[in-house]
Amino acid sequence: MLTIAVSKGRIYAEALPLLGQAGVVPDEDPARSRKLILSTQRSDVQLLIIRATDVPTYVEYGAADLGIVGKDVLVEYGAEGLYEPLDLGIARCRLMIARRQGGMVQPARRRLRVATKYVKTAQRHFARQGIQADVIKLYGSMELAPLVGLADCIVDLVDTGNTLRANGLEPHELIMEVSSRLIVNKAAMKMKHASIKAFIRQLKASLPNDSKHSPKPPCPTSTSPA
Ligand code: PRT
Ligand code: MG
Repeated sequence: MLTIAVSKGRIYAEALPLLGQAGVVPDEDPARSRKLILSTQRSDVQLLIIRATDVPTYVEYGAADLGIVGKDVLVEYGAEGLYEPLDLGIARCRLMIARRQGGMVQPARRRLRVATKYVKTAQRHFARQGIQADVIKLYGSMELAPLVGLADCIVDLVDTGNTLRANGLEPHELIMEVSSRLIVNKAAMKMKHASIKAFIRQLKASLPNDSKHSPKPPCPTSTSPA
């Protein structure tokens, strides 16, 4: 049995056609069903429906053999225990620093305050630039923080930019381009080598040509299987 962890919402919606190419068609719609384990038309494949941020955890500990997860989540999680064999090219967006329209007032008497749910990624980014920043962890609605003086800027995902604009914010700097990745548990890659390889091959065949390259190595989580 192959167990694949995926979050519902936008990643699920965009992954569904790719999974379908590998014959993985869920028996139920997770938006309607309350089930967390979905059987599929392939008797040897099941899906776990979990929060996006939990996908690397399930895969690293082997509760799922494979997972589909945003690069944003993967970099923040920092899993050395995972293979990342495919960039699926779906759920694309950018991780950005955003500030109030008209500019970020660099505070004179204190360190820069940054609100985000990507604490480690933000800390790493500002440290690399030699900027001393206090990173404040939030769990949602990051856009509010600069408006009420909680933070000078935010680090968050941007797609159309509509959410920023609606809240009087603007993109300031790109941290990274984000797309969803296929991740694989390292032990499963050995134990279930043939079926996982076949699954990767099927997914790869259904990707548009520009997505078919493996992700570039410099990112901290991308270790490719030997
Ligand atoms: O929503 P929930 O709290 O359950 O979990 P989640 O937010 O982690 O999951 P979900 O489904 O919202 O996002 C899962 C993944 O989708 C992320 O980890 C990204 O890899 C990817 N993704 C792609 C996005 C976006 N695009 C995106 N635009 N995730 C979130 N957004 C949000 C963003 O945070 C901001 O609030 O959309 C808003 C910005 O969109 P624009 O179009 O207004 O710029
Ligand atoms: Mg969300």
